[in-house]
Amino acid sequence: MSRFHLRIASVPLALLLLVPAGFPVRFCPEAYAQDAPPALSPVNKRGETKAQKEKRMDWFDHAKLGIFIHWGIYAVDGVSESWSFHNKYLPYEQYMKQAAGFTAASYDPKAWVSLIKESGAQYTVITTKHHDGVALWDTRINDRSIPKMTPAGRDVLSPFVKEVKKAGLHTGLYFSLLDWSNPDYPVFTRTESRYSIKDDPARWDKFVQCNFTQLRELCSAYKPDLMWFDGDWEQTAEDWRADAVIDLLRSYNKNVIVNSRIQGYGDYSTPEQGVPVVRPSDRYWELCYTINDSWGFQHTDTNFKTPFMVLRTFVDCLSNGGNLLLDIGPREDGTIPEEEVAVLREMGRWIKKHREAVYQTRAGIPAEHFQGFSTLNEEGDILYLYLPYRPNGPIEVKGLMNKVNRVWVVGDGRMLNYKVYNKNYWSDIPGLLEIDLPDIALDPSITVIAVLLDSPVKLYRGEGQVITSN
Ligand code: FHN
Repeated sequence: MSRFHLRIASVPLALLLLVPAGFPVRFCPEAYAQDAPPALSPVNKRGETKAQKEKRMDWFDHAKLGIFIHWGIYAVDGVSESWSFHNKYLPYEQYMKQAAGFTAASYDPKAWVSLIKESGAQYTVITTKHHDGVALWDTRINDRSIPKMTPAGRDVLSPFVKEVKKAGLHTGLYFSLLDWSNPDYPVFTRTESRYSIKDDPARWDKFVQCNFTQLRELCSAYKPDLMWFDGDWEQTAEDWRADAVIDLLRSYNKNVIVNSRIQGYGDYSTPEQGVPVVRPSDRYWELCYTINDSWGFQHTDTNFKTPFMVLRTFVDCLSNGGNLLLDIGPREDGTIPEEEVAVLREMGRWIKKHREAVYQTRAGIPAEHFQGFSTLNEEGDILYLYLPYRPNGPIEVKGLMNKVNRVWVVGDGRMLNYKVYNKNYWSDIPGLLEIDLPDIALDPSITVIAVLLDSPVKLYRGEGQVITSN
């Protein structure tokens, strides 16, 4: 019998007998977690082929935009989520006292999902439990949850996920592997630790059981399409039982997608805040990004990026073949800051108008060829050019070997005049494609031009050469 089962059997029998039949048995399960995780399974034997992974990742690859939601007790005083006590900016007790102010009084999950849908996002990721260990749902492992410790007094996760699924969006759940509040988790604050795993493996096992119990609760209740782990940096994959975590998730949804933050067991990379300058090397990636500077609601953070600035970052991600996971931080009452609503609405306007140049696109051509962002359609014979500026003259594309069949403005269908300059019939060096773009065709934010090619794009990548004829 594994050591996990032995602990459950050691629960005092008398305690169980005193409980009337049918009464929900409620231990302080941080010591009696109900579900022991499987012993660490052998190295991952999933053996998924490249084609199988591509199929599993397909919806994510075409989703392009997700909406991240950081909602927790930290919105009450507007302090940084979990970090404010971990970094000892305020005492832990003061941080947790925020629970008394979390009302969800104006929380309207249907309205949240309607706004997310309006933004053009295809998935959403909500913080089910951040590093502070406060669950949005009625977890049974302890009373550190919105239902049990706040005036909201109810599970606020389930109604949201229900609306997400009704709206046909993909469900993403953020789950912090570390839990700085849990008495059986080694780390508390930046300078205080409770114990070390090597000195007390049994205590660490208790904590791991808590994580597995909560993951089972989330998977069985919500069947997530995507698990967004966070906080993996403090322990190893073996300590987290990462392989067993993936097995657990797959046992509920064999096609579940997992982000990178579980010590190397994930499906895609998750650059954060810093927009990638060079194209990420991973086939699948997602930039997680705030609209101001904070993940959760902070009264003092008024540094909101404009809708145009966020839209430009979205197109930047598109041009490099990635997704944008754009964060909103609702207030404690469930209302969403107006500045964030405005950004999501502008994203939705733009995406609706330029739909053909969003979801079915892939990374574009190298930046040297065009002064802006670009993508290609799946077949590679339509080049989309994104202009986050008003041009002072014709739009130029360099090094295009293809014949151009047609050029039009995406979203309003105007055909555009174009010419190729400096193309000598006897040279294989391509000329310069110049496209006329009248002001009337400009989008208030980012204008998109479609260039229909005679075949999949072919680019000249040379340094130019001496002319050998005339
Ligand atoms: O520590 C967290 C942070 O609070 C926030 O949740 C971000 C969102 O990606 N993730 C971690 C920092 O990388």
